[in-house]
Amino acid sequence: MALLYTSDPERGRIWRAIFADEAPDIGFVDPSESYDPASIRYLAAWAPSAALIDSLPNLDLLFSIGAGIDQFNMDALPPHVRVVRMIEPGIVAGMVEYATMAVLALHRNLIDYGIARKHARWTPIKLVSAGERRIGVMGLGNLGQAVLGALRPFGFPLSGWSRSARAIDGVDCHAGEAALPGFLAGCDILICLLPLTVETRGILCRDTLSQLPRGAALINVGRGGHLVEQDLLSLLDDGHLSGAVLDVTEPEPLPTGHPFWTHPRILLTPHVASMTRPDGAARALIANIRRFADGQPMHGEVARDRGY
Ligand code: NDP
Ligand code: OXD
Repeated sequence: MALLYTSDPERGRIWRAIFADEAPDIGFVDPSESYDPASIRYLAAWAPSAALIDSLPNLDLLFSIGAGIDQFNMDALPPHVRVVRMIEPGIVAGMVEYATMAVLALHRNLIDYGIARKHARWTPIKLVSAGERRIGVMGLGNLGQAVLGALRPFGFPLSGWSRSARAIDGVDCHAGEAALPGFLAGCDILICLLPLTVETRGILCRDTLSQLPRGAALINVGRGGHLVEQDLLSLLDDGHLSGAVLDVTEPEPLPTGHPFWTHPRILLTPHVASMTRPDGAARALIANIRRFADGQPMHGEVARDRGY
């Protein structure tokens, strides 16, 4: 019984050492060594090829190296294989830092000051208090809830939107498509922390973004596929939106010459909002393998038919 690891070699060295110390009963192999495909029951990967999946006749579990699983080709996966996304403290900590940084940058007008600085203009903007800046989070899962928890102490009015109804202390929660317009109308800063699914692809489009109040701003830390790029650009250019912080694009890397590279009202980062921490990830995986072996529910198991 072994785990096949097919991601970054440096992280792989850390995982291998943790497996050797803490789970010596679970073999750990990577594609650079020879292994018996029939011995592989667990695969840890970002985007495994159909050929690799086909070569593993006894695969039980596919673990994502990251929190998202939209990069998997589910059609190439036999129906019995269970899919598990990564839940580990490092991902949450990174996302909380990034989202807080992005909210504060927008709240304190860093985009405007960046533009003013290029023109050597010293133009103070009147302060808006946190209590007057409404923040809304799309996606109230592991990461959305952690981000809301970190924003609460600043005093921002908080709201959230998810598929099923949620109750979160201090957060005005909305659920389902019918509640989306009411949610959007109350967001001065909108954070997208949705998974990318058939239902959420293109959800940040002219129709939805124009329901935000005039002057609102967007933070997309979900996936590039959530955003209709042209719609964002035209809403920024006509002044309906005041700025956007984008950590994700489609495709990645963003092609040379793409307008997001130079748009004065876009802050762009190369998909770094959070990163899986190797030690936490290896331990999260071992714990899930143990739960699987004991017939217990695994943390982060994905409902394959739902897509997240
Ligand atoms: P979770 O699965 O824990 O939460 C997903 C949330 O989205 C849930 O609240 C869910 O609703 C909601 N949701 C899903 N589909 C819909 C829909 N159709 N309409 C409304 N709400 C919906 O995910 P995580 O919080 O762990 O991660 C979210 C995403 O963040 C990842 O999928 C990934 O794309 C992105 N990410 C980005 C990173 C980066 O570095 N930029 C790093 C890590 C993750 P419900 O509560 O009803 O289930
Ligand atoms: C992830 C990501 O899904 O890095 O973990 O986006």
